Amino acid sequence: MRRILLAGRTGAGKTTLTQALQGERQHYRKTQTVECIGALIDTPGEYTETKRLGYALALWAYEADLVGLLCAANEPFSLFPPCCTCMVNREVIGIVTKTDAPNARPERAAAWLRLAGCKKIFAVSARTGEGMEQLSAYLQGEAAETKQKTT
Ligand SMILES: Nc1nc2c(ncn2[C@@H]2O[C@H](COP(=O)(O)OP(=O)(O)OP(=O)(O)O)[C@@H](O)[C@H]2O)c(=O)[nH]1
Ligand SMILES: [Mg+2]
Repeated sequence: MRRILLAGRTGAGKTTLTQALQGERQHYRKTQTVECIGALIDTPGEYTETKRLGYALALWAYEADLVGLLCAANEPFSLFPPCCTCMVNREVIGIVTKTDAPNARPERAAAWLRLAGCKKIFAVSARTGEGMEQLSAYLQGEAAETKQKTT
């Protein structure tokens, strides 16, 4: 699996997505610092919410093969400025989380992520498993392709 850095506001579902991708039991745990779990780099929401801490995300992106910007389907507004993906020299994908939430508006969240510059968008629910297979296959499949190219 390619190494992915997950960024998004507090409560966007980064840690839960990490647990779902790893097939772990889901349990709430506030992320206090950047955590590397296998091929996943989980970050605290405060890094996305606070300009000064945001510089750390740019540096951590160098440790990843790609960056995932998370926006929950029930978020009231987006934290990502238009075209902000150009600040990162890695592929940036958009991940709409919590598609199962009762007040979910996944199309709106996807539009915000597109505006931020994400070309590829996945819509997932870590709770129901919706969309998880596609996201996981994308991360695994691309890894296999990269391996093939280098051998
Ligand atoms: N309904 C629903 N709730 C979810 C989903 N994913 C996460 N949650 C809930 O959202 C809350 C926050 O999830 P976290 O994964 O801790 O969010 P986070 O982005 O890691 O937050 P920070 O660590 O504070 O940055 C938890 O109560 C989760 O159970 C989902 O797919 N559906
Ligand atoms: Mg977390």
